[in-house]
Amino acid sequence: MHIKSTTFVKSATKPANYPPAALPEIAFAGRSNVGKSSLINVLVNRKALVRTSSTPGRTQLLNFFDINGAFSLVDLPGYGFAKVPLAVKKEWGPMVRTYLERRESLRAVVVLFDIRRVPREEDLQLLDWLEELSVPTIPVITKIDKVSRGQRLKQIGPILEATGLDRDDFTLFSAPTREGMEEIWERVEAALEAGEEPDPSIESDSSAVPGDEADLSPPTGE
Ligand SMILES: Nc1nc2c(ncn2[C@@H]2O[C@H](COP(=O)(O)OP(=O)(O)OP(=O)(O)O)[C@@H](O)[C@H]2O)c(=O)[nH]1
Ligand SMILES: [Mg+2]
Repeated sequence: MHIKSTTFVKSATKPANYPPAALPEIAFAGRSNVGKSSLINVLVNRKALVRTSSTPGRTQLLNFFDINGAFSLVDLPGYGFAKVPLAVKKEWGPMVRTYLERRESLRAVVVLFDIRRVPREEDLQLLDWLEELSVPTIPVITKIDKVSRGQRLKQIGPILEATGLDRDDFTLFSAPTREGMEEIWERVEAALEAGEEPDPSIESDSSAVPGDEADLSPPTGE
C-alpha cells in the first residue's frame, strides 16, 4: 500500500456524529492496551498518527482516519481495562455494537489478540457480534515479539481454543519488528476490494494478478 496521505477526520461516540460514510472503512478492535493504535501507526507508517498510551483505557471514542482520500480506518475504543469506571465500561458495548450494526461503509474489522493472554468474555462477545452481523473479520495475534519463535505455537493454543478459530485464520504481528504488516495490508485490501461495486464500464479481467494496481501493491520496504 502506497500511503500518500493520512488525516485524522474526527472522533465520535454515536452515529449522528460519525463522518459521512463516503469511503469503504476498516475498523480495529480489541481489549484495551492490546495494540490497536500501534498497529494502525505501523500500517500507515507514522510514528504517532494515533496516540498510543501506557495508560490503557484512555481511548473511549471511535477515531476516524482518512487514508489517501480512498478509504477510512477506525480505531475503536478498547474494552476490559479494570480501572475504567463502570459507567464508561457500560458504554463500550452499545457504542461498538451500534457502530457494527449501522456503519454501512464498514468492510471488515481487524480483531487483535495479545499472544500472552487468554481471550475473555468481551473478546468472544465481539467475535459473536461480527459473526451475527456478517461483518468480515481479520483476526490478528499481536505482540509476538514478546515470546520466542519456539514458544509461539504453544502460546497461541489457548487463543485458538477459546475463539474456535484456526491457526491460519490469524496473522501474527509485532509493532516493533513490523512482522506481519504486509499480510495484514493484503487482507485489508482484499476486504476493501470485496465490497466494491463492479463497474460495468470496465471489462472484467479475472486473470489479473493481485497487486497489479500501483496503488494497491504491498509496501516495497523502506
Ligand atoms: N512489545 C510490543 N509492544 C506493543 C506492541 N503493540 C503495542 N505495544 C505496546 O502496548 C501498549 C499499548 O499499545 P496501544 O497501541 O496504545 O494499545 P491500544 O489497543 O490502542 O490501547 P487503548 O487505546 O487503550 O485501547 C503501548 O505501550 C505499546 O507500545 C507490539 O507488537 N509489541
Ligand atoms: Mg488506542
